[in-house]
Amino acid sequence: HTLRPNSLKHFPNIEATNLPVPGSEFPRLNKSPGLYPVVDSFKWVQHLLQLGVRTLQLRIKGKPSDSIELEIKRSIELARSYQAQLFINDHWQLAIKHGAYGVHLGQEDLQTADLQALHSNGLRLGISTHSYTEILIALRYTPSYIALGHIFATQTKEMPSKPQGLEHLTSYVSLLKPTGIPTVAIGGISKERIAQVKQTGVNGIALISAITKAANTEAAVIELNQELEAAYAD
Ligand code: 3NM
Repeated sequence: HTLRPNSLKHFPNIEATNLPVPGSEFPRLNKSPGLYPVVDSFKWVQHLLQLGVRTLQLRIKGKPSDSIELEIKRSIELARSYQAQLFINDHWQLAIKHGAYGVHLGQEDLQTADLQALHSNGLRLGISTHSYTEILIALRYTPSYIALGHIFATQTKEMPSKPQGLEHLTSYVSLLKPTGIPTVAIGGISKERIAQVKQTGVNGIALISAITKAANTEAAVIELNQELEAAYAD
């Protein structure tokens, strides 16, 4: 008796490796992510916390490694004092060392990070996905949230895949709803598009350029939050 029906013989391998304790789940978020800015420095984290943002990600790419630990440490400590949900992208060792709220990992880092250590230290885990297959893989880890990207074309990161669009996002959100794992949309989301993204029922909206390229950050955060609150969602 074969586990994979014939019609699925070309279905990609969705075996998840590097699973932490079997059956274990990563801790839940304290609150629904809502507006979820992704920024690349302590200065940005500080500024956004001062503006009332309570879910955010520190995603440092291409900086000298001696400055990274200090940025991460200070960000974690400040976020904690605001009781904010700060996720550290990639640097899971430093996230554990400094007691981060959570870590955000891509599919590749998922294979190499010490998930057992993340789990036993009580860190939350967010996972990036870019397809149905990646969602199935992410589900095996029962993460704290699943990011769905990229929804629209983005200038911020080079993406090997095509934008998913709102239709795929809607399907993925309904697929994931029964699991109770919160969803986060990312990629090309602007103030003008935030309402339609929210209407898919997604729990969080991750943004880079809509925040970091705005002429006035405070006005951008206020307007993005207003758009988010005004939007109808299931
Ligand atoms: N990850 P902006 S899209 C960092 O799909 C990142 O996984 C993506 O930036 C993914 O809001 C993306 O400026 C860039 O489009 C998001």
